[in-house]
Amino acid sequence: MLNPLSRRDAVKNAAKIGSAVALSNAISLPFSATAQAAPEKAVTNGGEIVRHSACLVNCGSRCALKVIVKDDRIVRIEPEDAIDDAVFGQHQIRPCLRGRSNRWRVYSPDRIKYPLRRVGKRGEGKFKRISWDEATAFIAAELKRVSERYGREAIYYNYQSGAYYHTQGSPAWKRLLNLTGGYLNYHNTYSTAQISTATPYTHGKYVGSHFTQIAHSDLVVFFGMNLSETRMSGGGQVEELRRALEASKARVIIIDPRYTDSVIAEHAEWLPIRPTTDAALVAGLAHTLISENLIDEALVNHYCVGFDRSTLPQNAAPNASYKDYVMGTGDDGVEKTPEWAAQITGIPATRIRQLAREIAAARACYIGQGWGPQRHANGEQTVRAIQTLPAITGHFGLPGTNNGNWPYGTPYGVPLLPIGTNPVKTSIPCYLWTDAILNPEKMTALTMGVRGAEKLNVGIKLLFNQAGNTLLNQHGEINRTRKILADEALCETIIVIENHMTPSAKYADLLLPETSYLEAEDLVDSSYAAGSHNYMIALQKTITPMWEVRSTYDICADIAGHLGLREQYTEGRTQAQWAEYHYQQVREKRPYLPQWSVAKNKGIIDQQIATERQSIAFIDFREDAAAHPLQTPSGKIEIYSQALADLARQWTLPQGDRIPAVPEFCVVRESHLNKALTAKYPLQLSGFHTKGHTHSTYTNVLALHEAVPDEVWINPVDASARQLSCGDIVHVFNDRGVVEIPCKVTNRILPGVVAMPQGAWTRLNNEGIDVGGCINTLTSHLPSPLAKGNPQHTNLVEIKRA
Ligand SMILES: Nc1nc2c(c(=O)[nH]1)N[C@H]1C(S)=C(S)[C@@H](COP(=O)(O)OP(=O)(O)OC[C@H]3O[C@@H](n4cnc5c(=O)[nH]c(N)nc54)[C@H](O)[C@@H]3O)O[C@H]1N2
Ligand SMILES: Nc1nc2c(c(=O)[nH]1)N[C@H]1C(S)=C(S)[C@@H](COP(=O)(O)OP(=O)(O)OC[C@H]3O[C@@H](n4cnc5c(=O)[nH]c(N)nc54)[C@H](O)[C@@H]3O)O[C@H]1N2
Ligand code: SF4
Ligand SMILES: [Mo]
Repeated sequence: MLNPLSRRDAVKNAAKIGSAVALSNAISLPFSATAQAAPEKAVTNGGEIVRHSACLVNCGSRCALKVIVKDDRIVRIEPEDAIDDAVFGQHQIRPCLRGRSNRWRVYSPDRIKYPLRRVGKRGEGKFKRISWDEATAFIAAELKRVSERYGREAIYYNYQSGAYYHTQGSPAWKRLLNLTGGYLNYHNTYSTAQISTATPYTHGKYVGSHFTQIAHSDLVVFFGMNLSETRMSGGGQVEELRRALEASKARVIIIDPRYTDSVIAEHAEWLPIRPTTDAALVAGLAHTLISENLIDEALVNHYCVGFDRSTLPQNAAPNASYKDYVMGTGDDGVEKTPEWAAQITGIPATRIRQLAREIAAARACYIGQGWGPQRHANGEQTVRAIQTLPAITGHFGLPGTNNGNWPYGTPYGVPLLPIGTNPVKTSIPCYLWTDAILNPEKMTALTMGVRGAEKLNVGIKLLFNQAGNTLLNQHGEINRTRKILADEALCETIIVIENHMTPSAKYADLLLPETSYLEAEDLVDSSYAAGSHNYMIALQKTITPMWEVRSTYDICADIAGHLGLREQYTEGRTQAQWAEYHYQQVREKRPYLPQWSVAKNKGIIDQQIATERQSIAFIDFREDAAAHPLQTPSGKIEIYSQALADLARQWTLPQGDRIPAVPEFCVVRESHLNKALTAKYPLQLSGFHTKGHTHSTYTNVLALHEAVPDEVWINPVDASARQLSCGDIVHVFNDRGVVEIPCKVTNRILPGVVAMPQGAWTRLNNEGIDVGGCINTLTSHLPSPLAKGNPQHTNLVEIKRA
């Protein structure tokens, strides 16, 4: 658990003594900073009340919101007051433009107001109002019918990330489904499928150094990391990064096909790279490092397996090492010179040589990757290659360094509603749910990444989709998904629980309205991207829930009631009582916390900061690799993975897919290197996460659209070849569909590459063109080789004027 230590003091100590050893000796100092938010009180303007809530969307941050209410209407949303702490001094867990726009989400004309039953064809969006009793009785009956007819494996709870509640939402549904007999599980996420699956092979466990370490770095190298847009909270990682850079003045290099907001904000050098080619860049860097004797081979061989032949496992071919791959003595016989890498990546060979020398010469280089580089058809290889770079340059386990990953935050530790145990053990990769509807017989452990069983016994027949839009909008190849969902003989019943009439909601057979965050009561954690900072927030119902919207805790309790299980479901507690119960559990560990009656009106109740040692990935391993082995089979960093070599032999892979044991660069079908396909579709299209919305949440807030329009970025070279000017409406197309969207002609993107924000709501016109501008009309549903994850950034397209 957390050791409440002042970072500023630990940093000072470390700087003075200048070693990791000093950090290990840092003494815990008392640290406690409770938020200033006052209990509910009437404020100045006649009858205005201050209430406290939070933005529970999945951007990785968690901002508290001060909600100003008058006559049960939200009139304004403000940031909570500044907090003082020993690390940052005065700072604010400042919400971004999206959080501040929440009033428009709550009062949106798209709100679903009542329980609805489908009347038209599936997907048509025609519904009739029914009562809550009819709705909950219907679900209870469906649970019974489908389990009797097909078994519990036919029930699926779809991936979702719209609202990270603790006592309603996803844990409430999972608790109900477990209590009534279980459901088909999924593994992976749409966020991190490739990195979370590949990393254990190299590192054993996914960890990374907090950005606060950059206070000790002299060089920072980021691959596709765009914190200025993706981690925007004043209580989150972008704030930590800026403060750390202020302290160290480290030079920053950002490798990305786009000149991102982060390049601007961090005064970085931009190295534009072709999407999917980072592993080739790393091989080119390794070539210079090896040829110019810039690698401490004894050190690398002490900590790593398979860099050179001397540390290869017994079963490996003698020339299977990474060094053999790089120097051309491996199976492909190709030397990975900087010139070779330049052809693939688009980065000049001289710059690749220089970069290798700069990393080797740095005192403390922080190397990290965002999740964009891995959301590709060869993402697992990209991840492992980037992780190899700190390993072979010795920049890991020391102050100011990282291991190549993006760091999760340390959780504060607020419990979730207990979900119980799922009697069904079978699990599918979350990206393959459409295949589990369409071709369950093809879903096996050796072909499609099924876990917990050799194969699926039955397809998905009853699907729950709560606070998610991956039912249509956020999943690959929308036109294919539309057909699968429209066929009622495949998935027989679709239940959607939403705030708004989204593209996914229109495919519901039963559509239920949930409260928005601002109408809900909960006790929540600081989420996963708060960095070294963590805190706990109490949400109040800032207004009376409108129309007939309800909490999913109450909805699930009613469904349990229809099945005679209400008592088992609630254990005699209301949702508010569960929040209080969780608070008492936290308070047992943190006795300094105030009484619940005080805490529940405070908004941000408490905040803590991770210790310096907790912030350095692999610190123990670096100090003593034998005493603190990694969780890989060898206990070391596995540049060569025997486990992957074995798995590649056992699995049946689709033609063209490979799972190499070392981080080789693998060419993907949809890239600039496929000359057959680029003749038809010459542009590489990558998605990105825009500050204008969080996925598809907030996309229907018009004020945000004005501030940050959805446009496809195209380089002037490619635009002039197509006679396009900035603002022209274009068609972006491939064999999977056509998207209509304005273009932004800009030098901020590499020629040959185009980029589009993900999350726009799909909307087809009469000709089948997606005039909503959703990138997933163009993306593929085919998964990546190892994770069977979403390669939604890997696409070839052509663009023409609409
Ligand atoms: N504003 C906002 N914030 C968000 C979200 C949002 O939708 N909006 N979503 C949240 C969620 S759920 C997640 S998972 C994270 C996502 O965080 P990320 O996955 O890191 O975000 P992306 O924008 O997909 O990718 C980051 C960068 O990688 C670049 N990139 C793409 N392909 C490559 C490549 O092959 N090589 C290299 N070097 N760079 C590449 C992109 O251009 C982009 O600038 O963000 C979270 N934060
Ligand atoms: N092409 C492409 N596709 C992508 C990505 C990409 O980079 N490129 N990124 C992927 C990633 S990383 C992710 S995480 C997924 C995200 O995909 P999703 O997890 O589906 O996230 P959202 O699109 O934000 O949809 C969340 C839904 O929850 C609803 N919601 C919000 N609050 C509440 C609430 O309190 N109750 C209920 N019931 N509903 C609520 C919102 O209205 C919204 O419709 O998308 C993935 N799809
Ligand atoms: S979207 Fe993220 S950064 Fe913005 S207010 Fe919500 S939690 Fe904070
Ligand atoms: Mo995500």
